[in-house]
Amino acid sequence: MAFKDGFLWGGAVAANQLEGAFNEGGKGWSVADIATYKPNVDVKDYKKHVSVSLDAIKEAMQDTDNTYYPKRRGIDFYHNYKEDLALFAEIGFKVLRISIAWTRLFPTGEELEPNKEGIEFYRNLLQEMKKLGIEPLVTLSHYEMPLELALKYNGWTDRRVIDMFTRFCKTCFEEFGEYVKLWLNFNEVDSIIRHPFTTGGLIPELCNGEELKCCYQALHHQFVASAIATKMCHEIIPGSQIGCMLTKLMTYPRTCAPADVLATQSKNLDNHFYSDVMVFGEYPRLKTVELKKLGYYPQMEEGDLEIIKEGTVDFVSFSYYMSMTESVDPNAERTPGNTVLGVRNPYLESSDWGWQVDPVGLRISLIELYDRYKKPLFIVENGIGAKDIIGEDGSIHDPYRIAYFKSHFEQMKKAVEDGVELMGYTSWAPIDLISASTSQITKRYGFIHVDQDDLGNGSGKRRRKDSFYWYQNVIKTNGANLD
Ligand code: BGP
Repeated sequence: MAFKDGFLWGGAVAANQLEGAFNEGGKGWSVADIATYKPNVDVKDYKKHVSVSLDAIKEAMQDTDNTYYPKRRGIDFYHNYKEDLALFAEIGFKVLRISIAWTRLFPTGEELEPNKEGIEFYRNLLQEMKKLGIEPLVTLSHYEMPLELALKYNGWTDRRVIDMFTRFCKTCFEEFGEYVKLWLNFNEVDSIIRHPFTTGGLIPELCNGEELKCCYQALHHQFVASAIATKMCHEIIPGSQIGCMLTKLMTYPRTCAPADVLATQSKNLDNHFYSDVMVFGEYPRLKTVELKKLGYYPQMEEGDLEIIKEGTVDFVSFSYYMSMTESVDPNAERTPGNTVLGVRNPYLESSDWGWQVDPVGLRISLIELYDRYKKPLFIVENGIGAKDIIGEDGSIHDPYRIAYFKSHFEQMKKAVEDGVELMGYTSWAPIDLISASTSQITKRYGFIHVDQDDLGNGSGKRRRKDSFYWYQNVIKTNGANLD
């Protein structure tokens, strides 16, 4: 048997992409609530999808018509969570990765006491999960920082945000520690460089023309906050474990020309920088030299490096969707991936959104990360966005999704057989929800279909796709039967 008993099979979601009810229960504005669906922008042009300006934020806050702000409505999980959890339980989930919206607990981020209604909502949700035997894996920050902190402090650029965030974390540990033993700090911590506003609340106009410098400063604050939160988590919740979360962007050299290999090495080292800090508790020497050369090395307070050293994570989690190649040839054809543009790999097929499907890349990632960190791993996102068609009888046949998961599970199995220590696997996302990058819902990831279109039309009805039954069988047999 490849997967150990108790292997945590399940799915992953994020509050801002499925809860909806953005202004109910005392919740404040988050950066996600102003994300617009832009039908006229090429879905592959993620930069235009995540671009932001002060004027755009003001305009969005005054707009009471939610049609073009899909994250405000999500899939209304806030009101339907019991029905949705029952479906996850029917698949056989052992674990569900959720996130806690900071603004449900601290509407502006600056309050000293949490909002009771927010606590109540998550307590009810966690109790329901417990009743169904689904273990929660909770992300503390998943693209949903309070908008007020973005506007007032330029997000994580300001050191004061560390205190506000760790106050939020402390509340989460104290209020929910009874139910939650597994935690994640920052979703795709590396993504702050690719979409600074979504991840860290950074607004380009407030960066004095030095956006990247601000990003590294903000990132440093996140490293410090993460280390403080890790210590706190261990002290408040006995037996708890907290992990970092990385976008695993697997890059191969496009050719064996040494210049391509060198460019690729640099990409991969950069990808690991973020988890290196959180696992080893120090800035890697090569990155330190690079940041100093560029003038991006962050300002630190005395004691920061000690805090980072003492607050290292217990396990390493990551998302994995696709791989890409790198080349120094300026004419090499580029193709989109998860908020990146890489060089096309002629050996791989792509999804409808151009993401290159590479199951072997998952195996390589598992081996690489385990060998590097020697910590248990957790795959907390993996899946394929696709267009689904509902048949006349209401059925949804999604062999492409099953094929994607099957091929990835086969490779995952091989990595485990080779000795990689894997705690669990949560697919992104078990139910259709709003895309992080394009705010579409028609980029569907789920085993469960939601009757809703990109502009919010539809009954919201949930339907089981073929993949629902397939995954149910995978979990039932603990991954032994993938057919
Ligand atoms: C990851 C994010 C998720 C999720 C996923 C799919 O980077 O952590 O929030 O959405 O990517 O991306 P998208 O929704 O843009 O298709």
